[in-house]
Amino acid sequence: MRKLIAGNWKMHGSLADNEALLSAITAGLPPAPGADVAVCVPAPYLAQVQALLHATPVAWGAQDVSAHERGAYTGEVSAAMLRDFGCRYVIVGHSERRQYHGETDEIVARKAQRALAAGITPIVCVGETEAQREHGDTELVVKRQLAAVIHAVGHCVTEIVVAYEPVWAIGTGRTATPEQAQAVHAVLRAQLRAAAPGERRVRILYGGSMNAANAAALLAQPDIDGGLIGSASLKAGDFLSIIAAAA
Ligand code: 3PY
Repeated sequence: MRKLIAGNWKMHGSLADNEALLSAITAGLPPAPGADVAVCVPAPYLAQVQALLHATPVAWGAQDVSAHERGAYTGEVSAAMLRDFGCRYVIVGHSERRQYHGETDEIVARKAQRALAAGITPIVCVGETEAQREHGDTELVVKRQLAAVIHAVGHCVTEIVVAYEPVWAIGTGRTATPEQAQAVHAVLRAQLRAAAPGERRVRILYGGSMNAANAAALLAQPDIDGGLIGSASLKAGDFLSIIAAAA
């Protein structure tokens, strides 16, 4: 199966920086890259990114979506609005949103539902904190987070992408070893298979300080189907190296 390399720009970028970054990425990509590529950008830049990328192999998406369909929810952006700007993906449940914006498993599950209903693939993030890992709760935590989404979306679970992002490896420069990551991916794979037996393989990305130096070893693991890339997605050379490692 083709791997997916998705950049998570977080709250970075400007009209000028985005244009420079995306033109360097698209210039450096082979015409038919050996992996699927996407960038998930801050919502105000979706129109710019759509204009710059619509004729390229790079897809785009957002970093969050409202759990509501429409209405009096000041500041929220609906899945239908993301669809209007051609988003193929939306990240839901990133640990920064769970941590700083109080997103519960149920809210994340509703966001995934909204995305699917609008024809957008949710990239559902799960991951344990350092304390949870130390207490031996990693499996329990990621399975609980994924179970909420499986429960909400039912048979549509085959349409999602999962990203395992250990919280202790986010923005810290620390990365799970390939073996640590693979062990959790195998747990998630089994859970997905049990939820949708015989269905096609759901992509499980690794996220959390994946970079040009560690990507190849992580992507070589049997259950790692790509990467959700933080700061390394803001440097064209690094992002291109990761894409090459996935091809
Ligand atoms: C990171 O690499 O820090 C991420 O959070 C990717 O989503």
